[in-house]
Amino acid sequence: MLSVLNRFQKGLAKTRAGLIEGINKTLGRAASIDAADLDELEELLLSSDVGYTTTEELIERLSQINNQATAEEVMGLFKTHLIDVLQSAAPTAEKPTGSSPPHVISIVGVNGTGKTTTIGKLAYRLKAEGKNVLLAAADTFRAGAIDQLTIWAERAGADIVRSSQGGDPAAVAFDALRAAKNRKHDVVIIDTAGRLHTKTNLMDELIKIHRVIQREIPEAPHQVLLVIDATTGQNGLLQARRFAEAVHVTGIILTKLDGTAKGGIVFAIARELKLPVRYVGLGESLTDLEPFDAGQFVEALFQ
Ligand SMILES: Nc1nc2c(ncn2[C@@H]2O[C@H](COP(=O)(O)OP(=O)(O)O)[C@@H](O)[C@H]2O)c(=O)[nH]1
Ligand SMILES: [Mg+2]
Repeated sequence: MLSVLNRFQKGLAKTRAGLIEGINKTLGRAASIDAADLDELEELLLSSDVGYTTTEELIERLSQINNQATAEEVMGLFKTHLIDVLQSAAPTAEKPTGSSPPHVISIVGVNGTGKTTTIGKLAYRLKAEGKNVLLAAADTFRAGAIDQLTIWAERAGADIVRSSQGGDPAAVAFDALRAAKNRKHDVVIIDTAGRLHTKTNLMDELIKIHRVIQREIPEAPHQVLLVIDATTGQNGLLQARRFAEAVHVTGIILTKLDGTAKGGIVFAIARELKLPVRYVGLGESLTDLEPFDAGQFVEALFQ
């Protein structure tokens, strides 16, 4: 079994290769940091999608320290600042505690970001913790979506509530909550259609699903997790804003970190969306989902 740190390291290999090796090269070359080095570092950070604000802060802080600073000291400064950026987004959405089961998690995001896959992985994690998990196949829009979720439910050992394609997604969510109450499930995870932020009718449908859920359990959905594909960079941020305008997003799941050199997007998400990253996807199999830990993540990035 790999440790959490090792798993992050594996998933972040591409980002580390681009960003950290680049930083090391720049810092290792010169005895002291000059303006050209700062420009190079700035370019590296921006091209890793760390985001403009955080990049400027890092460069500002670097330019203030003694230009005889060792590479290690500079890395230390980077680490501390980046952990701060991630942690500053965390307090906004603590997990609600104390409410009676089922705990309802709604998974939203555009097509192809990895919602259905992530639900399978998340169900598997929760099952491993001893939770009784029910999946709701409320993406009745996309062909094959229901069967795809059914396969993940089998893999994860979770139950599923489904209708036929083209059915009313709010009705599926409603049936799932009723079933979960009757059959004493601890957690319900709702798969939703990949609503393109330009398709207002689909966004309205999402709002309707949440309204139906809330009528059944007033404090639900307890979590609304927005799935962002890390390989889509700034475009993912744009999508996220549209979703956040329509529904009360409580956290982010960032998928496909293993497939990109631009894992720096995690810092831009924390900074610009002010939403905590709850989980990260590090591959396509059942075990490739990790709860996000700012300290371990940054450590893995820099090691
Ligand atoms: N490499 C990698 N691929 C992923 C990850 N998460 C999802 N995928 C892939 O992304 C594609 C779309 O996933 P899917 O769950 O169908 O997305 P949905 O349309 O949002 O439900 C599939 O091929 C998944 O295997 C991840 O963390 N890493
Ligand atoms: Mg899907």
